[in-house]
Order: sequence, then C-alpha cells, then structure tokens
Amino acid sequence: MRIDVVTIFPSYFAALDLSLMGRAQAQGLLSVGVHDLREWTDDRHRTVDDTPYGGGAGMVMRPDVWGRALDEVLTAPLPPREGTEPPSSGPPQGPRRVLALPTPSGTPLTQRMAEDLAGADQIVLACGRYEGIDQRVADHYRSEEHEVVEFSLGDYVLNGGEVAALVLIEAVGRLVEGVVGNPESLVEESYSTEGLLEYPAYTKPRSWRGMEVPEILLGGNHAAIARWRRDRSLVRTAHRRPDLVARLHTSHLDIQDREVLASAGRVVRPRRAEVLIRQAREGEARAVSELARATFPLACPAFLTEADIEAFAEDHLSESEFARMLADPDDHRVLVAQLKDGSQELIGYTLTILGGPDAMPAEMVRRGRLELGAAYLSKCYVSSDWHGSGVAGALLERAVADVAARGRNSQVALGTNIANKRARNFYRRHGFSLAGRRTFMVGEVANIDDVLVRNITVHQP
Ligand code: JFE
Repeated sequence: MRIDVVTIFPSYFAALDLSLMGRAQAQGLLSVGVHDLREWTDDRHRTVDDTPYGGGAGMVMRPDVWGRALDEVLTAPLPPREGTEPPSSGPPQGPRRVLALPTPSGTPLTQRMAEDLAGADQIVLACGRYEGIDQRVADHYRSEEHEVVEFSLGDYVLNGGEVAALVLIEAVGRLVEGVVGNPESLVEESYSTEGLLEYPAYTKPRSWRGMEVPEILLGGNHAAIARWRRDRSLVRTAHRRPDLVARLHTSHLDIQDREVLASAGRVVRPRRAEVLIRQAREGEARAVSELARATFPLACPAFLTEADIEAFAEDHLSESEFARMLADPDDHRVLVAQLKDGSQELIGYTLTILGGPDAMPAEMVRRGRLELGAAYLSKCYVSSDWHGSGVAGALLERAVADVAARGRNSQVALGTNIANKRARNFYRRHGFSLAGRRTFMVGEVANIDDVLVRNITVHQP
C-alpha cells in the first residue's frame, strides 16, 4: 500500500519510521511519502492560507495550493498490486485511490472504516491547519476516480490534521497483510465479542502494591476464565459505553450476559432499557403490592384455584402487609427493579426476611438442613413482560449481597415448587443447592417445595 501525506509540518511523521510502521516500510509492505505543502506555493512568502469569506476568526487554507499538490500526488504512478492479474475483460480498472481529510466535522474513524481502507492501493492524507481547508477541495475530488473521506477522531478539537493522519495510518497500516507479525494478535473479534470492550489484562508479579491478580486467572479452568472475562467485558461496556450496549446484537447474548448487563443497570431484553435496582421506599407499599399480585399467579402450580390464589394474595400480598414490612427494614428487605424511563415502572422485586426465630416458615426449618437464622428469600418475581431479561438474576444477586452486607446471616434459604424446573435451574446457576423439602397446605391442597440454600460468603457473582 502507498500512503502519501501532504502537510506544512512534515516532521510530525518521523514517528512512522519507528517500530512496526518503520519495519513495514523497510520490508516494502508499506511505502510512505511525506510532502511539504509549501512546495506547491507560488509566491515569495510560500503562502498557504487566507482570510475566510463571510468573515470570522482565523484563516482558511487556499484551494489553489492544495489543488496543485493533490493533482500531483493523486496521479503519481503506483506499483502494480501484488498478486493480482489485470482483468482480461471489461473496462480497465485503475488503482483504488482514497483522499482522506482529517476535520473535526468528519465521520468518526472506526475499526470498520480502517478495515475498508486497508483494501485501498493509495491513501492520500491532506492535513489542514488554521481553521481547515477550503471546502471546495474535498468537493472537487469526490468523483469517479477518487473516494474522499472526511474523518475525525472524536468530539474534541486538535490544532491540525497531522495527529489524526498518524492515527489513521497506524490503524490502517497494521491491517495490511504482514505488518503485524502475529496475525492472531490483530483482534480476537468473534461475533460473540463483537461490540464489547476488552476485558482487563494482568501479568506478573502476582501481587503488586497490595493488589492481587484475580484468583480465577491463576487456575486452569479455561471455561470459567472465559466466562469471567466475558462478564468483565460486559460490565465495562455497560458502564463506559452505553452507546455500544444499545447496538449489541441481542441474539448473541446468553442469559448470563443479560443478567450481568441488568446488574450493571442495562436491560437488553425484551426491549432495551435502563433499570435501577434499589431498596423499596416506605411510600411504595401500594406499587409493590400491585406488582406482587400481578406476578404471584405466574409461578403458582396449576392445581391451585383462582380462589386459593386470591385468598393468599389477600393475606400476604396486600398493600397493608407490604406497608408493615417496608416500615421494618431491619427484618424485611424489599428490593425493586425500576425502569429508568418516563414510566418509572416497577418490573420486579425480592422480599427477604432476615431476622428472628420466625423468619423462616416452620416447616422449612424442620425439614431442611438449615442453619438457624438463615435469611429467608420469600419472593423473587419479575413481571412476565420482562422474563428472560436478566432482571431476576440481577435482583437475586443484589438481595444476597444485601443480606451479606447486613452481616446477621450466613445463609439464604428459599422454597420453590418441585415442578418448577426453570426456577430450580435459575437458583442452581446462582449458587443454591438442595437442602431438603417442605410440604404446606394451600387451601385444601398439599404443596411440595424444594428447600434451597446458598452460603452467602462462598459464592461471589
Ligand atoms: C484540522 C481546527 C477549530 C479546525 C474546521 C485542520 N477529531 C478532530 N479534532 N480536530 C480535528 C480532528 C482537526 C482536523 C483537521 C483541524 C482539526 N484544524 C483545527 C480548529 C475548528 C476547525 O474547524 C485544522
């Protein structure tokens, strides 16, 4: 590939003789020509700028000087492309020459653009200074023979195009075949990591200034390491680049991906949303009761009648019952997941009972292998519109962390109907294991639950 740069500061480009770019030039993979724009001036003072038509601050670069420079550079003969035969039929194909103009008002340079530009035969970079180059220059060269790209690096203002040109040359240059010695290190971009930020990297020493390399990276469990790295990528992306989360292909995200994103406040299914997981406030008894009544029937076994369900809701899920619990945050922890949109809708909640000898239903304590004083996760529900979003897993982890932070309990226990396979898998994935069974009556019918427990100090998400 041939790269030509036109600038009033050729010395900026000395950096291209170093490192990878220098070696690529020595090997003939890249050929870079740097030209001083002032060679194409025609006055004693070698003038390249003038005052702007229409008034305003600063100076603008003259199109006539640029036109003479670019005509010459864009028509210079290029060596024939390696490994390609000229087409035996059809119109003769000229080389692909791209004129690239750095400007703060250009299209932000992306990896995708760099990949595309790596297929050009020649890239000519026209580096402006002052307030930029007369617009007619870009407009003139946009034609059959030339592609013109006006690009920026991002939303900040530089003093001229030189630094942006160096960035483009490096981003494109390393994609040219042979420039990067180990092509594997080009980017590990599969369709599943596409659009995510990189996970953090660590090397020796293992302990540095009191900071340890994450334990998981020291073991040989490659699947666990891959999962951990993916979680770190997801959390970073959610926090630092919400714009990237908004463009993720949600079909490439598994349920744990969704849970990790939801925990970081970004729900991607069934529709993208921002979500806040927080403790319920005292004034919210009505809203939480409504959510509880709407979600409770979803998890009820089929043999329960509507009357049974209604009676249960009346006794346990009423506004006054939640008002009582919300007034007692020492023993009753209610977390809610709330949409951060105009609706402010509550879409999920957990209820955990921490304290006292009667935290746990009596039949669970008798039947299960529970430590006395385990916290009881009584409810973990998400409204049906948001099933599969990851919100339930995010709520559950937050509820367990909340119990851990209170410091009174070493376990969290819960009961889930033996027929509910999805719930069992969900809790297993979150570190719960079977501790026993319990039977209790709902109206006339016996209901059998698995009793599941998780030790809150062991498993960290
Ligand atoms: C030039 C300048 C104020 C230009 C025309 C040429 N991402 C990015 N930021 N800044 C640039 C690119 C850039 C590129 C080329 C440039 C800045 N300037 C300075 C200053 C307004 C301008 O508008 C001249």
